Amino acid sequence: MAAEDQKWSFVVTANRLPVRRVWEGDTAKWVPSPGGLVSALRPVMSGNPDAVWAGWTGVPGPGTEPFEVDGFQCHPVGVSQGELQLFYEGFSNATLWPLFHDALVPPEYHRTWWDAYRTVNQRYAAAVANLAAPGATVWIHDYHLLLVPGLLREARPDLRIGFFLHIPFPARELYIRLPWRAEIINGLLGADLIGLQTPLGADNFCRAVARITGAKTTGKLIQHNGRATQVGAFPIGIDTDRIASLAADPAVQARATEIRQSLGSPATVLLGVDRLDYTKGIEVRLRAFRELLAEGRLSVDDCVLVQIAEPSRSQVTGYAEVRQAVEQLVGDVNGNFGVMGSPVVHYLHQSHPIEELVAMYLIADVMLVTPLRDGMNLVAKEYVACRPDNSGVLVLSEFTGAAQELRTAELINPHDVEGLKSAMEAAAHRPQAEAEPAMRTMRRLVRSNTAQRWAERFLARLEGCE
Ligand code: GDG
Repeated sequence: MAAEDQKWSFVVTANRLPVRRVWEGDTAKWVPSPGGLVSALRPVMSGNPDAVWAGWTGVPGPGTEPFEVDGFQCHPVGVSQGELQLFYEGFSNATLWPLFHDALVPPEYHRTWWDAYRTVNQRYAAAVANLAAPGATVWIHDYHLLLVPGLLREARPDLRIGFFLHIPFPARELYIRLPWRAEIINGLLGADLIGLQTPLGADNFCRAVARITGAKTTGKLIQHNGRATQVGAFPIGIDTDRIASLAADPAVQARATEIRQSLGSPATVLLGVDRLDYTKGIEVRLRAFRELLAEGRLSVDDCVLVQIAEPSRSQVTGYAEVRQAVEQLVGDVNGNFGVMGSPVVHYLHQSHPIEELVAMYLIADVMLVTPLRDGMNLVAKEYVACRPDNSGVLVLSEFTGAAQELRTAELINPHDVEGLKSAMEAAAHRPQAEAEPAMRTMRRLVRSNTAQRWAERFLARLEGCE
């Protein structure tokens, strides 16, 4: 059968395909993307002759021929350079992303962005409609594709459709600011099952649905237009085995020792690892650190802060500003407290291989995860997976999805700078024996709710939908 005529009984779609392009000299090749979603779906997709993934390659232009990488069947959907600006940088990342993260920067509403968003969502829905076998199961991911469930339901009423939102669903009072609030709710209600990261996200969604459509909701079941949609919390996990085996790898451990030495073998290493995003609360932790040094509650003689800030969305409103603010703070702390040859904050605005991140997790006595809002936050879970001796303290914002599960972390409110300072100070001075029970509890959780388990739970519930 020609590839374009082939039909699949399991179709996944997300903005991006599970691959990225790397160059070897002049030759480009595709390799699997790192990250939780790809690992979560590997067991159900890789090598499965009935499963296909539809999405964008990351290279602007028309869709190209289907291809296979690491057992994943990939079906490219084209996104042009212009659409990238309007659909991706615009509506997805400058309207939906800030609105769904508590409007931490003002969301922008532009009709041209919305038009492009609708057009691109129609293209994804058409691609999936064309790939899906009769009665197939489709799993749609994230805020770039909120209209796809409804568009697909119209074209293919026979399909079983699941949708998972990786970011928070905001409070109803915020959501209803969106000029296209009804179109988006109706788009989502095309799904049989809608998964959110937390019970709060699920509640917020149901409340928005009730207000906008007047639909009847009984618990987490929504009846609308003669159809039923189930809503549930499915907290995502990490590929715990992979992270734990990297943490046990002698080469990674040797690298960890080397990094600690290069930092001057301080008694306490505090670490932050984030995409450089205004939601992640990087400035908040730097300000708290600066005050702790100024007040003599932490000392440059025994403390070092390492902040990895992976470059992200530099073309989108708000990102250049957060970079500038972070870099100014780093400069300020180092200018005031550093000594010749040993800065007190080590700031790297670079992308790192996962091995390098794991080496950093291994040397971090205190992990700082201080977002103002975050759907889950996988970094918190990765850190926990890298602490087999139960050492280390996780300082974790209450406004992350992870805080709903990792209840024994040092939970903080990132808006309360005094509270954050006290938590950081206590974490830096906590004896290992005292820190162990909390870490042990968190490790049990991270081991049991893995990314693979998350996918199984979601798909089992989807299969059970009437
Ligand atoms: C969204 C939601 C939700 C970081 N720097 C580098 C790098 N990373 C990896 C980390 C981690 C991942 O990126 C970041 O995941 P997060 O969950 O922390 O955050 P988002 O990117 O905002 O993800 C979030 C997630 O979706 C899943 O549903 O948890 O709430 O916002 O895995 O290790 N990876 C590499 N180099 C880096 O420099 N290779």
